[in-house]
Amino acid sequence: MYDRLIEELNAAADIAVFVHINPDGDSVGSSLALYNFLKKKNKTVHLYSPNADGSIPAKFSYLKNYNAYNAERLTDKQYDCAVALDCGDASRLSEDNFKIFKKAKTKIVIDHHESHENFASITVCEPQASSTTQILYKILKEFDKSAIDKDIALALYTGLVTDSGSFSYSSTSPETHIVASELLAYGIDAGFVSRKVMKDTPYALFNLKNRALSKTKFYENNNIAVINFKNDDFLATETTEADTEGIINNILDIDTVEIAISIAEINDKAFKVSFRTKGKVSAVELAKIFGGGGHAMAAGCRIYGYYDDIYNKLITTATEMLKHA
Ligand SMILES: [Mn+2]
Repeated sequence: MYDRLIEELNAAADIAVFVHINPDGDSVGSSLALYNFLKKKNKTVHLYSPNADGSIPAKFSYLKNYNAYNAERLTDKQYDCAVALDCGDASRLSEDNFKIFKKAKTKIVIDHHESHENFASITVCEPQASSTTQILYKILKEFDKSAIDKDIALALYTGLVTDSGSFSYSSTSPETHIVASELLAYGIDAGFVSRKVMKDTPYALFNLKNRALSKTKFYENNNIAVINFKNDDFLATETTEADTEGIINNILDIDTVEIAISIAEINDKAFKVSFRTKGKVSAVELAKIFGGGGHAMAAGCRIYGYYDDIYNKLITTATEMLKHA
């Protein structure tokens, strides 16, 4: 099924592997799985991080060869083969890395984004796959099943858990569970991966979350929940507005909540507002009223003005939308 891709990889001596910007568990997992596999096949492999210093988030340091990403970019080199993983379009590689990628004799992409835009000579894109590692596992199995070991399985499983939200998103399919089952058979500790990928929270982030959640306000019989992050919250916990990511889900998870709102101070009289809903109310319609955008259940906007004015307008508007839902 993947003959051409495997033939090209097999024929190449010198291979470059790329992950996307803001590397997540799927791109890091797929790149390290492929790296470790190709090393076993006696290939010279260069791993490229999209970050200028060659770094990859520390949370993935439990994966074998986590330190193998190149800090140096070999911009003049022409690789026999370049492989981009989990990248929906060329811009996802980072500008610098794409220059190296496009110079290679054979350009391969393995991806699962619905919106995929072709930028390679060989593309394997399976939008129904919950993760890139789910596809990569099938490729490696066809290539040489005997070369797959526990370290490779662990990297693949990491991508599977990350992108399926621990097998909870709608992308989770029978194949996802079959692949998970085969990978677990290598002796992986599923609880360990779940902790590393889904649960472990840096201390500073925990403190920020704690401060924000303790200020949660409820409206309309607990159907609307609001949290806020002020500048003093960031100062006290040594965090930034970027660390607020995902905290809103904690209030959306309350069973009665239909609309979750997060307000983060980014500057004097400037706020980043996020909306999450469960489907009854459209998050994007709510955001549009304030000049923002997004998706049906996740959207956001920036609002400028006095906090109290903004707050009151948000609650009034959300209440109106809920009443007419
Ligand atoms: Mn992915």
